[in-house]
Amino acid sequence: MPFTIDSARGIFPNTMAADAVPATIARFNQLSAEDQLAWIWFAYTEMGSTITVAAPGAANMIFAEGLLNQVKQMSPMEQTQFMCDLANRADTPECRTYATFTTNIKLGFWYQLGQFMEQGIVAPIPEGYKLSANASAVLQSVRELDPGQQITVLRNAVVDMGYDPSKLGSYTPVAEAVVVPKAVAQRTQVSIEGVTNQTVLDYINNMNANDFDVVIGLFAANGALQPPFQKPIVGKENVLRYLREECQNLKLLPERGVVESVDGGFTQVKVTGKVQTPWFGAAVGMNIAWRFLLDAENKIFFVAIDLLASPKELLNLIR
Ligand code: ECH
Ligand code: GLY
Ligand code: GLY
Ligand code: GLY
Repeated sequence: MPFTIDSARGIFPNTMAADAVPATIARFNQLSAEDQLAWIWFAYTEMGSTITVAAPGAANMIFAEGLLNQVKQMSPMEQTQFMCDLANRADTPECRTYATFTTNIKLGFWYQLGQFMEQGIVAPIPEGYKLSANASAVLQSVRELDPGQQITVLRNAVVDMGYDPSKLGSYTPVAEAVVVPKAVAQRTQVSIEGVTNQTVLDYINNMNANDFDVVIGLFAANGALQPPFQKPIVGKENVLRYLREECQNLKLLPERGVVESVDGGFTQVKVTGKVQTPWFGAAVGMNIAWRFLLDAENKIFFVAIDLLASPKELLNLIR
């Protein structure tokens, strides 16, 4: 085997990822819980003046309803305490419940809390709350990021809240239902300048069709998928669970790429383009690279998805 998952991670080393995202999150994590919540409030409302977030589907909100009802029944002081507990990743029953939610349920939960705050049902961020100097500085740096990077910072802040899921032991994640794959007549076929590899085209087209059973069939048995700023998810079973939980209704818009044969019959392919999330639709096009390593059977041994540092990176196909 000429490659391990670890060595595969280093293909196309000239790819410049948006390191400003983890850097911003690291500074955000240094802030107090009160500051973190107010910071998100300011960042989210500022962003909302130019891009709208889509309301989560009613079907998805059912999963967060129990916890939302609990919050509604709390006194304003308890509500504020609960939100601080989430930011502090405290060990409380409510923070444990939150920890069982998948990303989209967490986002939907906070979307609804934000609405409740505006409606006076949940204690708001105190009017005139003054951010600490550090928090103001972090707010200024997030303003300088592109929209795709801004929504990634916000999403990661929400995902990291609550009790640490890895400390829960075994549990059933609270996830939205898996959608039915798109009907064949409704599917789109992409074309990628410089890339005709069938596995890569099938990957993109079937992701866009929510046909995750076909997508997973493109992977090698021990294949891995590495989301932006995360460690690789290894093995078909784990990758399939991730696809079902985190990858529904994405729109992958690849533009161009490069293909190269490497050791042992392997092929490396880098593709750049845009991705849209159902939360923001066409309003936010994230600049993305896919770095594929295909084995001799043309199965996906490894694919990394990188959020790119700048639009300039879309043209960077250097091997
Ligand atoms: C309020 C104040 C108090 C605290 C909080 C509040 C609420 C905040 C809210 C925030 C909502 C944020 C949202 C962010 C959504 C971000 C979505 C992103 C999606 C990126 C997807 C990508 C997909 C890439 C992939 C590809 C593949 O090929 C393989 C799979 C995968 C204000 C009340 C907290 C409500 C909605 C960034 C990049 C292309 C890797 C998935
Ligand atoms: N070589 C770029 C990355 O690992 O993200
Ligand atoms: N509103 C986008 C979603 O529920 O995924
Ligand atoms: N968590 C995947 C998405 O927001 O689309």
